[in-house]
Amino acid sequence: MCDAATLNDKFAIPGIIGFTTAEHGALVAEITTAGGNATLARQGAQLLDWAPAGQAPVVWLSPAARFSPGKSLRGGAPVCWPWFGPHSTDPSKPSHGFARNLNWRVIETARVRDGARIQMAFRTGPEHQDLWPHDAELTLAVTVGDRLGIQLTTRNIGSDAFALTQALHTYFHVGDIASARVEGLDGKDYIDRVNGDARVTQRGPITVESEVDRIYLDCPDDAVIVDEALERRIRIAKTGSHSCVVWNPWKEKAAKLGDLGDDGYRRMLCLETTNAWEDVVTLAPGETCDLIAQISVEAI
Ligand code: TA6
Repeated sequence: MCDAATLNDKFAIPGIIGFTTAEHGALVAEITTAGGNATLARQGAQLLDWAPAGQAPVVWLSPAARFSPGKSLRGGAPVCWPWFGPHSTDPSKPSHGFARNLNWRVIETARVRDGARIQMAFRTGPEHQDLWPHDAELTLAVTVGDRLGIQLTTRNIGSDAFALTQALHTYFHVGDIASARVEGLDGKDYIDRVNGDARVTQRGPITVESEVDRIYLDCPDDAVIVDEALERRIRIAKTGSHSCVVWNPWKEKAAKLGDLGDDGYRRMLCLETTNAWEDVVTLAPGETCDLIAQISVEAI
C-alpha cells in the first residue's frame, strides 16, 4: 500500500515536499518553494495547481473538483496518453487515453537550483493490453519555482514500433475570460472541433465569447495568454510539440460537465501542449520522446 506515510518516509523533503490526502480525497504531493507552490496528485501524475509566490494561481483547479478513483480531477494539467481526445476507432475506450486515470509511482524528489522537482513513473503492463497493446515506460517530471516545468517522457520498451498522440492538458486561471486573449497563433490553421472539424486559419489573437475547442497545427513556438483582469501574461514555451489545443467549454457545456463550479468557465482557459491530430509521434523500440511545457508569468 503506497500511502502518504510511506511516501513521506521515502521521498519527503522537510519544508519543501510532503505527501498528504487532500480535502477532495486525492493523495497528493505538496511542493513549497520560495518561488512558488504546487500540488501533484499520484493518480495520473496530475499537476493540480501552481501559484508563483505572491500571485493568484496560474494553473487552475475547479472549485467543484471532486476526486474519484479512475477519473481525473477537473483542472490542473491532466496527462492525456497514449491518445488525445476520443479513441480513433473504439468509442468504448476512455477519452484522452488511460494514463491520467491510474496511479503512478513516485520515483524522485529533489531540491534544484530554481526550486524543487518531483518525478513520477508509469509502465504499461498486461492489464493495459486490451486498451493499448504496446510496452512503454512514462516519466513525468515537474519542476516548481517562480516558473513551472512539466516534462512527459515516453520510452518504447517493447519490440514493436508504436504511434501516439498526447497532451499536457493544462487549465490556466484567468481573472475573467471576457478580458483574456491568446497571442502567438495568428496565421496558424486550426481544426474547429465545434464546427464539424473544419480547417480554419486564425486571424489575430484568440478571444472567447462561446465554446471554443480548437486544435492548432504547425505551431512549435510560444503561446501567451494575456489576462487584462489579473494584469499578467502567461507564457507557454514548449519542446516536442507542433500542435496545441485551445478550449473553453462556455456556459452550456460547463453546466453539462457539472464540475467546473458556478461560472468556473469564466475563470479558466485550457491551452494544451500537445501532439494531436496530424502531429503524431512514432517511436521505434528503444526510442524516447519528450513533451515539455515551460510556463512563466510576466506583469503587463
Ligand atoms: O482538449 C479539449 C477536449 O478534448 C474537449 O473536447 C473536452 O472534452 C475536454 O478536452 C475535456 O475532456 P475531459 O475528458 O477531461 O472532460
